[in-house]
Amino acid sequence: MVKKTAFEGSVEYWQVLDESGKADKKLETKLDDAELKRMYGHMVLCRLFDRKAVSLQRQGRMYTYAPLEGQEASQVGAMHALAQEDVVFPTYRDHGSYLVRGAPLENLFEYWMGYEEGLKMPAGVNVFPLSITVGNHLPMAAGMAWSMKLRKRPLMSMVCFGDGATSEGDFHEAFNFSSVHKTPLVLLCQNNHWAISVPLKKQMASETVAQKALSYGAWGVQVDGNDVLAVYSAVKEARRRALAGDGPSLVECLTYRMSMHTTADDPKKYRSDAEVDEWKKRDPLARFEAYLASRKLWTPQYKADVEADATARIEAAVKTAEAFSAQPEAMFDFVFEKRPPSLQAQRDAFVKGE
Ligand SMILES: Cc1ncc(C[n+]2csc(CCOP(=O)(O)OP(=O)(O)O)c2C)c(N)n1
Ligand SMILES: [Mg+2]
Repeated sequence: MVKKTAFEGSVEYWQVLDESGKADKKLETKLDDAELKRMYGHMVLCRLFDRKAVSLQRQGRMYTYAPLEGQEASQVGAMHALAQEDVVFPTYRDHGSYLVRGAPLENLFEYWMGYEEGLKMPAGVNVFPLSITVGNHLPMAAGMAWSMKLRKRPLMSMVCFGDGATSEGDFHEAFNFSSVHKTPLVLLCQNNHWAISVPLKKQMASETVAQKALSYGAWGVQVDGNDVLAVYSAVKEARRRALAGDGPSLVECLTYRMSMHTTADDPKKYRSDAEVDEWKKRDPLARFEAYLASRKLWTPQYKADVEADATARIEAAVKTAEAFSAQPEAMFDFVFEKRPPSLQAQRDAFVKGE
């Protein structure tokens, strides 16, 4: 008798733009020119924001910062596939996600300059305060998705995290709960191949992150995370499933952290220049530019104009952030809607200078 396996499954790998920016005609995303240009504008904004932040830190004008360079397509592609009312739970590296959702640039600079107030978002941005703690925002995002289901809202919750976070219990608990209750959660893993100095091979024994979805009875897909159109398509499909009541999905974006873990890290201590050079060839911005040029939407002059516009916005935001006046007593705010008496007493003592 032939022994049947109890379970069979596989995950797909999606790529729309190859490394030279040529589109696979069968998979090419139907986006109009204006939307493609908006995506490009956001990717440029991400990169220039990031470089400015690193520069400010190096000048002693900002504290420790986690650069996103290399991950622009994963963040921008994913956010463009969401509705503005969907809710996003980011990490410390998801500045791009904040920017696409409409977070004021000065808020992000203020936060990284040490002011918690920076994370207080205007209404409608719908992004939770970023999680520095690896993985602990996954159960929160699962709770949000559950509440959306219970309240019958046609919305979804997205949680962004890295490859390292998949080793945390929180990842598995959130995923299991969400698939049992079929909640509209999309798990966006930016697999940038490193968790500080721990390489992917030492992080997990499975071949892909995406296949972990199968053990939760969910849909999982691995995409080229440096291909903004592939990420967009995958998240659109995950969102469609979420709203159709099919439960959570896992989108693994294969990408690379081109820079250091944070400005307190020196990646040369643990990874080779050759590896970084390999990934330079897959730069998400250059690839998208080549695609846009093939559609007659991009010229070097257009790039210069988009960059000039982003730079002006960034410089204005830095000025605003540097003029921000600190309110140290704010450290007692924002956790509780109504301060408990013990915290109130501490705040009173602090204000009196006791
Ligand atoms: C619970 C917890 N453990 C450890 C840390 C220290 N830490 C900060 S970032 C990080 C690596 C996370 O790697 P990954 O999830 O791949 O995200 P990436 O930084 O690559 O974007 C670790 C271990 C932390 N912040 N929280
Ligand atoms: Mg990582």
